[in-house]
Amino acid sequence: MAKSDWTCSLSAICEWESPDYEPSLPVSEKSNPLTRDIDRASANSIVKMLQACDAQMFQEETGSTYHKLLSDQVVTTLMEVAKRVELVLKDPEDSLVILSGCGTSGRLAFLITSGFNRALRQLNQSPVYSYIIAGGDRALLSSQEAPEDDPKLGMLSLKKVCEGKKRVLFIGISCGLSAPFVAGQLDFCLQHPEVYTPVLVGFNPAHQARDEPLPGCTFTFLSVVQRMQELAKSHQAFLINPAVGPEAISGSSRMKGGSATKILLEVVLSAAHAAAFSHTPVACNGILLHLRAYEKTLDLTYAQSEIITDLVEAAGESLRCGRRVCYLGWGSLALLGLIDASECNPTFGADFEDVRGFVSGGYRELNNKEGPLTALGPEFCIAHEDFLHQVLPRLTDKDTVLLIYTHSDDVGKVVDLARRVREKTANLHAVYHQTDEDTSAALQQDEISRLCLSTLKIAWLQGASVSASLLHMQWELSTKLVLNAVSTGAHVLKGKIYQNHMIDVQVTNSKLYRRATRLLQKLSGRPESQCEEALLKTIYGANKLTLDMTTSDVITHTCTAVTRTKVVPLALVCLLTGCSLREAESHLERQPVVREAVEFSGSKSFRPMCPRDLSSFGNTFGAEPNAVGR
Ligand code: F1P
Repeated sequence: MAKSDWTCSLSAICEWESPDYEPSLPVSEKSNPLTRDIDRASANSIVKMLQACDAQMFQEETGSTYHKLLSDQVVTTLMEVAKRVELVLKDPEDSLVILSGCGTSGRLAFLITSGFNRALRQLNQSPVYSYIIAGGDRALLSSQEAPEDDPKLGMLSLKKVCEGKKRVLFIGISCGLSAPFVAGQLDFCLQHPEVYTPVLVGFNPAHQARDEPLPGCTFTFLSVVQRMQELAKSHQAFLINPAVGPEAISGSSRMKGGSATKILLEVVLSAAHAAAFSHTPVACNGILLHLRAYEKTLDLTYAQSEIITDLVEAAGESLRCGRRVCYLGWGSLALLGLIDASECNPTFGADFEDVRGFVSGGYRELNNKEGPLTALGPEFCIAHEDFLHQVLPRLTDKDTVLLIYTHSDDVGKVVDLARRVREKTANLHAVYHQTDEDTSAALQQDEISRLCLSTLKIAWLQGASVSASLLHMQWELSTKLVLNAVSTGAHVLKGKIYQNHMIDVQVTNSKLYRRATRLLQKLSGRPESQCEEALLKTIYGANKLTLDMTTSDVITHTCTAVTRTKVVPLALVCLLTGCSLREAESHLERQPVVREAVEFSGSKSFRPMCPRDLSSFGNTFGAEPNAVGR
């Protein structure tokens, strides 16, 4: 990595592993030392920081307390689970493999099961994979965080999918080992071992699983994990939980958490398919080779960091001036666009119009369980035709459009769409993958490059050792990395991040409620009880809390918070200035930059945290970013 304006030392890479580093937080919630100053970084440095964070996924085990992706223990468990999947593939009657999760984890469950069911159909085998996402199919495209808190809903949705099945391999995904929805499902599996074998995928060590009581339950996520650990000794349950390091934006598990989920589950399912259909028994070497292929995917992708930087700058500029970013994709790469776009609302408080994804073929291509969802509203209109009708007429040069495709898609159609977009905006870019040997669409590709302001072309070697399916999975991961960088980088440039925290976090489920309280503690330096009180006052819009409010449970708080905006910023202004909620609202209305809202109130009680913190506060709430470091 070039060490220009940003230095990435080995100690910074490993700092998070020290027992003294944010000891009360699980890995998935820690802040990454590599991105402490991401809010003041240039686009180029942002991309380099993201590259370094992603590289942590493949960091070797250093004898620390953490197992890593490439650890023997992890590879062995991957092999064991692959063998269980192989058994189902060889005898699929009355059997299922279920992938389930909330938010990004559920979206990736959908992406992965779709891909592997497609592979089965190509082999004339019946599909054995099914997905569950908390909140149902609408959660594939929008944030539905309340159902994540419901263990019973998780259990019931699992029961429903498995009706009449005699053998179920259940793979629950919760990056933070925290989602009650998944805990409920795992508990149900543990109670019915004659049918269910539970597998848990997440990115914290077992002892860091969440230990918060779940309403109406006798178990917590941690107690479920402990029961699974016991059963794992006799191979009746499996835990796949390497640490991949803290996220670039604290807690944003859509990034590395999502990538590592995709990597691990594809490795498992690919090994099982090779064993069941290609006479290649599950073996350590094959698993390691596949993992290394993903590591190379990171290298190949970030080798294009200059063009990724251009994309981040273009998208950041669009968001800064209140315009939009559109992903126009083909095939499963388009699905990664839909996923990335849908995450911008819960992660950055973005409007659905800010970053939108569209897929060629719309719901026909998506092939989700519940079918077309367009009746649910404009944010569920995902076909290219919807883009042509709803968005294209209003496009200007200030909007950024990305075409996302591979050489195996209908490149003629890409040219057609590129021409139409180009009539409205010159701010058109292409992200495409091709194998080094394929030149079939060279002329069309030349035309697309002429129409586009920048072209991120990633060329892949297709030797005998790389199957077409592996190549496709690499393209998907590569696309995910690029789009995560574009949307994260653009929101950082827009000024949505403070240090490496998203302050205006939506307090829409219990995990996010706890995160918001912690953030207030960190930024105000006040005790937890005072921070929670300030948070509740903003959630309930009250200057004095009633007994009803203080005795309600977290779920009631989060259901109320859904209807409120700027909950955490308001609570922070109240905490720092001692002003009333009304006053905080009017300060923030007049001055959306919280630091200035605080100073404007003229409070004597306001004590700056430290000069650097204060200077980066300036770009936290959508104001023009300050010039430092840009
Ligand atoms: C699930 C999840 C995340 C989302 C947000 C809320 O997390 O929906 O995907 O980004 O943080 O929680 P997990 O159960 O996979 O940890």
